[in-house]
Amino acid sequence: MLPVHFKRPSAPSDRPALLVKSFFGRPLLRWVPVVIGLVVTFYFALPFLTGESFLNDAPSSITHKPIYHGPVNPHHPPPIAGPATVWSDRADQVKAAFVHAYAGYKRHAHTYDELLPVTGRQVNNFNGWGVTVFDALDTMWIMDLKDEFYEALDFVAQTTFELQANSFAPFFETVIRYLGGLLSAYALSREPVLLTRADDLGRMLLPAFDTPSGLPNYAVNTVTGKTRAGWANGVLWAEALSNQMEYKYLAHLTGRPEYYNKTQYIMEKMYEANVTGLFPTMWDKTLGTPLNTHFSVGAFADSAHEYLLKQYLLSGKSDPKTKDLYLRSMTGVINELLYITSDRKLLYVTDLHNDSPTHNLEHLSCFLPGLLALGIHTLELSPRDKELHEWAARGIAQTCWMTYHDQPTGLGPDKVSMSMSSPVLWTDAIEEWETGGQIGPVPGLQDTPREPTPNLQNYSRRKAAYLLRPETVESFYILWRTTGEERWREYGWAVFQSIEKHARTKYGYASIYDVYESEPQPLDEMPSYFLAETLKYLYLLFTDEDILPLDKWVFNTEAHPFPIFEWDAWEKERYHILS
Ligand code: DMJ
Repeated sequence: MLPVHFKRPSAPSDRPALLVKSFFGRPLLRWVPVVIGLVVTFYFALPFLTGESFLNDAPSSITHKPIYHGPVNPHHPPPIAGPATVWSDRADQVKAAFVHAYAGYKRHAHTYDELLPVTGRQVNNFNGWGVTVFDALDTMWIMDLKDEFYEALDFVAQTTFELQANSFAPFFETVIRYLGGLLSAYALSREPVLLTRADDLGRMLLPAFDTPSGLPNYAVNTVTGKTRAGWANGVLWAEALSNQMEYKYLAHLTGRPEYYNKTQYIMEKMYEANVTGLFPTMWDKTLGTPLNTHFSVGAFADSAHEYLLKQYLLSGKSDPKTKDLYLRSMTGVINELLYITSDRKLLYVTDLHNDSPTHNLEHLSCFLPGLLALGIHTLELSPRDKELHEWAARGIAQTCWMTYHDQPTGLGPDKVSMSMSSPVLWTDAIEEWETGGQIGPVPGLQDTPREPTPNLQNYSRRKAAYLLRPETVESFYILWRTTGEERWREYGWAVFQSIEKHARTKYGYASIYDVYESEPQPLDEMPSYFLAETLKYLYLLFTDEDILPLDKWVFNTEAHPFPIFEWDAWEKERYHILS
């Protein structure tokens, strides 16, 4: 374990003096504490005067000094307390919801992973290290809940990330929730203990990468380094490609080449695979090559799409090959996975299984509009790509919204089957609309009225639960920030009100068993991502000030924002970064 010092030491107290001579009428030895006090004060005030961080507080295990991110001010002030607007009031309501959820967790489940919000009990489902605390740290900072933040830091400082010999940490979840949470909270607060813990955890998880292909094992024991395969024979694409942001940022902060090399090796496999369009969901652990012909933006694949674009943005657009893969895979998604229903003309994204579309739409896939909007905002796209990406983003976000808006609860089901009655491939519908003189709205972008009758909705339930997931409001947030259109905020507000109405419990917030019931039963679970993602995106959606500009910060897949950086020349040399 590394030493933990996150509280600044107080100045030394006066000691009894041996009085020999005097200076200004004060015995000389009694000046010693004053001088020490001045030196200590100056030392600790220096970072605030110069904008430098506490480099000397860097954990002893870190071989290179952490790097200060010049242009980004991690100590951003809390949102300006201007005149209360309707939106600032709504942001305050989200903050109050977070306080309720976290207070319930702290009171009834602290040190366990998650709160069971119906019974007020607790559960360990992600290593038993208190995942809710780690996942919620940066939300506390962003919401200016500094008391909660510093109290949580005490707990983080004590965490050892140890496991019994027969327990294994799921690599993907541990990286995106714990490591992502630590890194983001460090970027925002600059509290050294957060980087110490991130470095500890990053190192303890490294054996996961020890496979012939470098694609990570499903789980790892953080003490013995033993690994375990998951239920799948291979490696899920989302699990292979959801650690590059965390490990590259960690390499940048610590100067450790192994962090960069391990994660980048996976990218090399992706480049070598020479996939021309869609990336499959399953990969061979030995060869690092595709293993199936199932294509999706939902489960097994979702965050991999994100990390193609986001790792490129995070490192100051330094590895254009990842951007090329992003654009290639998005072209595949647009050409092959987007369909439109025949009656309501709902645009949706589905899976392709052995060349056949399943016509399922998962809640998980509703992050896609936000990702497309981020790409439009940050990349130089050809005019054709730009309009296709923009139409797709708007149309799919609208459908994701309809799956909420249509229901009596105002909450969206986890998975629906879209109507099989003559769905049309979206690109065909676009072609027909364009060759027919572009009459009427772009297919999939018309205003669709609410349809409360299930038979007429053009989709049917497959998984009727609302699991407090973030993807839909995540997309609303990115669309709001990139288009300035107020309607995305209004949709988000409606979702938040439904959460308050149906998901709030005495202890926290609960998933909902069936969104089609007007008096739905709660499920006894409050996933940590509700505090990390859902409430954070809602808060940012309603906050007028742009606290985390999208050209300065990139959110990992668990909504933990990392500051955009550029590799220094020495890093490029050390990590063999060519561009
Ligand atoms: C989150 O843990 C992450 O967003 C992950 O990438 C997939 N989905 C869950 C929440 O739905």
